[in-house]
Amino acid sequence: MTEIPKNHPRYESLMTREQISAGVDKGMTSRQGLLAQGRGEAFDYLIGEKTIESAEYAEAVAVALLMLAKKPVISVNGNAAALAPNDLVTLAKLTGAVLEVNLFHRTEERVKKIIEELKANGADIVLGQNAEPLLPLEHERAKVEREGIYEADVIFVPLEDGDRCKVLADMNKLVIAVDLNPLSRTAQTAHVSIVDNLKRALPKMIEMVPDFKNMTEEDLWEIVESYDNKIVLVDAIETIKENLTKKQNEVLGIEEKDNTPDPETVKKMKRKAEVARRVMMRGSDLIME
Ligand code: PTJ
Repeated sequence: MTEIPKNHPRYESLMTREQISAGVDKGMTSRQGLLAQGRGEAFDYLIGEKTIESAEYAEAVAVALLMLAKKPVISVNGNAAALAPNDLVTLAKLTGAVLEVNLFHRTEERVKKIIEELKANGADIVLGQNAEPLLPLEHERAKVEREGIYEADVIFVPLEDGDRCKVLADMNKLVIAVDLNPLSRTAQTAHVSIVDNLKRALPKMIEMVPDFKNMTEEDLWEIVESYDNKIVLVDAIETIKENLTKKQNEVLGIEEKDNTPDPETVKKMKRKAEVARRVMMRGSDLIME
C-alpha cells in the first residue's frame, strides 16, 4: 500500500483508492472494480464529497425499510467488500439482514475470498456460495441463493450495475441502492437511491438505527410511505448543477448572488412537520408538501 500523508489535501479519496487496490490484491475486487471506483470518485467530486441532505434523508428511509423488512438482504460485491466490510457486517447485525455475495464478474474464488473477509469482520453466516441462476438475467448476477436474495423482500445493493436492480424491482422486491451517480440506471430504478459514497453512507445508517429501533411499525411505514425517490434524485442533480455553476463563477470571477429562496419556495419546501420530526432529527427539508 502506498503511504499517504494524513495532511494530503485528497487524503480520504486517495485512501479509498488504496482500499480498492488492496481489494484487488487480496483477490476480492475485480479489476473492473477499479474503473467503477474512478467513476464513483468523479461523481463524488461533483457532489462535493459530502453527504448531502437528501442523501441523509434517503439513508434514514433505507434504515426504516430494513427494520420493517421480513427478509432483508444486503448484497455484497467486490468493491463494497473492499471499502466497508466491517460496516456491512454491523448494519446486517443491527437490522437482522442476511449478507449475500453476488458478483457481476463472478468467480467462485472471489466469492470465497469475500465471504472470508466478511467473516473476519464478524459475520456469522454469509450466503453466496450455493447460488443458482434464479434471476432472469443473462449474466452471472443471475446467480443468487434461494434463501437469500431470491426470497428477500428488501434488498440493499451498494454499487450495483443497473439491470439486476430492475429485475429485482420487477419481482416486487424493494431495492435500496447506494450509487454516487444519480443518472445511473441503478439510481433511476431503485426504490430508495442513496446518492452518497458507500463509505459515508454506512456509518450514518448505523448511527441512525437506535433512533428507529424505538419506533412503532406504523410510524416506520409512515416514513417509508411519504418518501418520494424522485425528490432525492432531483436534489442530487440540482446539487451537481449548483456546484458546477459555483466553480464556473469562481473561474470567471463572478460574485455569488444571494441564493436565499423567496418565501413562496420556502413554503413549498416545508416538510410535513410530524414525519419530518421523526425522520429528520438529523435534518432534511425535502419532503415536499
Ligand atoms: O464485484 P463485482 O464483480 O460484482 O463488480 C462490481 C462492479 C462495481 C465492478 C460492477 O458492479 C460494475 O461494473 O459497476 P458499475 O456499472 O461500474 O457501477 C458502479 C456504480 O457505483 C457507478 O455508478 C459508480 O458511480 C458508483 N460508485 C463507485 N464507487 C462508489 C460508488 N457509489 C457509491 N460509493 C462508492 N464508493
